[in-house]
Amino acid sequence: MARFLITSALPYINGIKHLGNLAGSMLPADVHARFRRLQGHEVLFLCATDEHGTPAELAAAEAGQDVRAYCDEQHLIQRAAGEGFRLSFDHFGRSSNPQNHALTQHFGERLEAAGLIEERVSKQVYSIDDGRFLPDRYVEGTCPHCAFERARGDQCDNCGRLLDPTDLKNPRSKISGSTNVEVRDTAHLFLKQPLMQDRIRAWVDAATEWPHLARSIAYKWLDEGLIDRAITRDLAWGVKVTKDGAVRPGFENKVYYVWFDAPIEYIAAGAEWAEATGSDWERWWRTDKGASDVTYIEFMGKDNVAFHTVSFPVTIMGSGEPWKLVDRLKAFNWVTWYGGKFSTSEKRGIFMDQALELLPSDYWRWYLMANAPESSDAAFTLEQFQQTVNADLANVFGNFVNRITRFCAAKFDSAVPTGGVAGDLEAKLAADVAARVAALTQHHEEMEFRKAAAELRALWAAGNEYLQVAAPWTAFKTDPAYAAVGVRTGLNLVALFAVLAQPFIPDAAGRVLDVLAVPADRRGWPAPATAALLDLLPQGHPIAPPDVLFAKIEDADVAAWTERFGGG
Ligand code: B3M
Ligand code: ZN
Repeated sequence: MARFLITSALPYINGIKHLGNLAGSMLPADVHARFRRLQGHEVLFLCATDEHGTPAELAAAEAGQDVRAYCDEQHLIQRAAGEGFRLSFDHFGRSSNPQNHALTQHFGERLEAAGLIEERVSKQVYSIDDGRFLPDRYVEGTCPHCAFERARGDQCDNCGRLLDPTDLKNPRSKISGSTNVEVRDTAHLFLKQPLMQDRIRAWVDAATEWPHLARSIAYKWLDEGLIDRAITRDLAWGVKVTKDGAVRPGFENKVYYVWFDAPIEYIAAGAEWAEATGSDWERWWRTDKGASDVTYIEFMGKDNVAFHTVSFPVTIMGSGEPWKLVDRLKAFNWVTWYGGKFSTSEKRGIFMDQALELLPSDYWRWYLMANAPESSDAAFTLEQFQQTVNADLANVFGNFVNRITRFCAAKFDSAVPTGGVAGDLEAKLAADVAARVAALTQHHEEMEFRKAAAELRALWAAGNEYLQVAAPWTAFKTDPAYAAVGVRTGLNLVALFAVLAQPFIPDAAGRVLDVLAVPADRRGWPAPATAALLDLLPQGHPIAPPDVLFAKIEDADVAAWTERFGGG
């Protein structure tokens, strides 16, 4: 038994996430956490809402709410959506919780003690009418590169270039719209990342288990050369900057930058979990306290890779303390909505809460993982969603389960048949199943979600082919003993398929395991080489057909959803 610490990138607090966000970190992290638990490993799966920074303040202002009240409400909404999608977090925390404040301040002070922090005066846009500095997204103006008139202080949405608020031409306050602004001096803390450049590079060199996408992004940043990075902002909402435990003089109206405190929340979520459950979090996070045998895996979208492979490791390593660093990292491309962006305001795309109004979570989970944006971006289309669900879940898996359980109920008294002798066909099936289970296991271990889904689908199809040839419904009239073998084998396939489907479609898989009354100790991930793969159900054991597992998606549904959510 090994130990796996698994984190998903923390969703921003400003509004419920769309299916693309779900598919690019939280969902695959959940599938992997479930897989590792089924293998019998000890898993700690953490996530949280990322609550600080200008996006939170601006969204709260737009909603006419106090920022804390806004975050309280949105956290509950996101937590409920996560539960609806069966995301099996051991803890879903909040970066605004006291544990993260304490740890962020701790890291800030450690980095300063290590000589990695410098207080420096820099230029910043100040709004005279608002009486405050305007960080990042609080300023809008004309892009100096492409002349786009609504560029944000941190980035131009037109040409994509990263900006500094003082670069903008004709700057104006996003709060009041006032153009009565000027550039003033203000003090900020800078993290001297160049001093850590060699250590980070050596660490990335050694990270041979990272996928190509992650390493190439890390090297791109290292090759360009790390720069001093401002880690504080002129904001009220966030983690206060301290020195020797008290608010740092001159920083009364400043907080840490959101990208400084957010990854620290991975650790703080462990502390929150420990407090809620009376557990020990340091054995997961401190290599001097038992975490050296933990494998730490991070899941994220590709835009987050640099923060996780360079910036956060600078914080961790720079502290000089033995914190756990990421071992394996899985990064995703984008899910698009018909090739374009998801957008709430333009009513393009389906968001997590809406999806659950339409269909149970398994339908979405299956489609999103079978089409995971692994090697490139993946377009979500309702037509492909319909096709995938109907073919894989309704026709292949659902039909298989129904057909064999119903036949058993009708002709074998709803009990796993006894008697009969398995023949060549069953031996061939067993060998095929063993090979496929081995491949499926390997894909899960390598976190290749598309391949894992394809292999599971192929297993289901192999089961259908077997039944087609064994045809117990025909044999029943001429060779009842062989019909018993066919039904018993079919029922065992159903049990195995459900065991193997648990990471992807936990609800449906659990229902099948329940109607087959598969004993709890046989629901774990099977070792591929065992002879018992097709012997999960005791003979004579009572079973019942489940209610319809997956309803087909009709053309009329697709038409109605296209109307509501936009289409291609
Ligand atoms: N909230 C942004 C994102 O989802 C950010 C991730 C933080 S992970 C520490 O893209
Ligand atoms: Zn531009």
